[in-house]
Amino acid sequence: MKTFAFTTLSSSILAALAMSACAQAAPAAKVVATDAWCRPAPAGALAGGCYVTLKAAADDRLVSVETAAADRGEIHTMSMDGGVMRMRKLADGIALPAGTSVALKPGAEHLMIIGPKIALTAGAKVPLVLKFRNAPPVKLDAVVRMPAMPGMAH
Ligand SMILES: [Cu+2]
Repeated sequence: MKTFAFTTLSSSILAALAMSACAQAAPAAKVVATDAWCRPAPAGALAGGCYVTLKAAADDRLVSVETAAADRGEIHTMSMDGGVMRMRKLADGIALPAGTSVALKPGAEHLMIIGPKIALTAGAKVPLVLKFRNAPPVKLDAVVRMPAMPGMAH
């Protein structure tokens, strides 16, 4: 009888230890965002493109983008379709393999802000909130500037 009581007590201590270990689990691995910028757009433009380089510490996924500077944000890709470049929304977002820099850039994956509420002129700041499957959200300001053209560095 004594042995039985001891066993029961031990297993409840173990259960309590296991639960506290769970509660203290390490925070989700982060995603680092660098070089965020948006392309200038003419007044009255219905949408604007924004770009950023993302590097996840652990396998993750960019799942959405939000902005106070537009009606909504979307994640897009561009591809050739019968000789025409077309954009489409990526419902599943963009995969971010651990330790790999993933550059969103003109002509490829990009962020689209739909219905801009601010003028997308050079120097303007577009606040973005990037949301990931696992990592905590990243808030940043993307600066509006002209795209860097290869061979036109100066
Ligand atoms: Cu787009």
